[in-house]
Amino acid sequence: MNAGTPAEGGRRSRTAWVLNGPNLNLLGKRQPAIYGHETLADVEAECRRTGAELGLEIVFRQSNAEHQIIDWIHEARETACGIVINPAAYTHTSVAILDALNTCEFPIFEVHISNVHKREPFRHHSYVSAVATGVIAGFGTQGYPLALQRLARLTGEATR
Ligand code: DHK
Repeated sequence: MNAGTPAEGGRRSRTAWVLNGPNLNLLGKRQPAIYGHETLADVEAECRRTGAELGLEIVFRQSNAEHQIIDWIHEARETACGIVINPAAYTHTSVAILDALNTCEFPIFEVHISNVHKREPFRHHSYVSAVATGVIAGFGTQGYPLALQRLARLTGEATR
């Protein structure tokens, strides 16, 4: 569980987990007309820059395996102040990721680089949106730092 509120004598976590699903390791090479030219390393660097400005530590991960993403969500639920997740194709298929996210008691932000609503109909439904505090789609990779800003606003004592 999260480290507890200051009122409970616990130290509030300031660690945000940024999780990325399948094929996002190929960002920059993969369908650049849709996903842009930035690589996942660029996104990670931007998240770390934004995190440093906001006083958030960043754990940044990508996997092509559903079970790995679920294991990371289980780890995050014990240590994080929130999750920013781009589940990629698992957005549209994974009840298991939804169930894992439902065990978390902190804000969850769903990010899509592309505007999934103007793409194929099978991309219009998201299992993850049922648990997400907020959803960002179509802002390119800028969606990640925007989600971190919102997370910091919702969880930070000074900015409340
Ligand atoms: C990334 C993917 O890989 C797709 O499967 C999703 C998402 C959209 C994105 O826009 O970041 O449908």
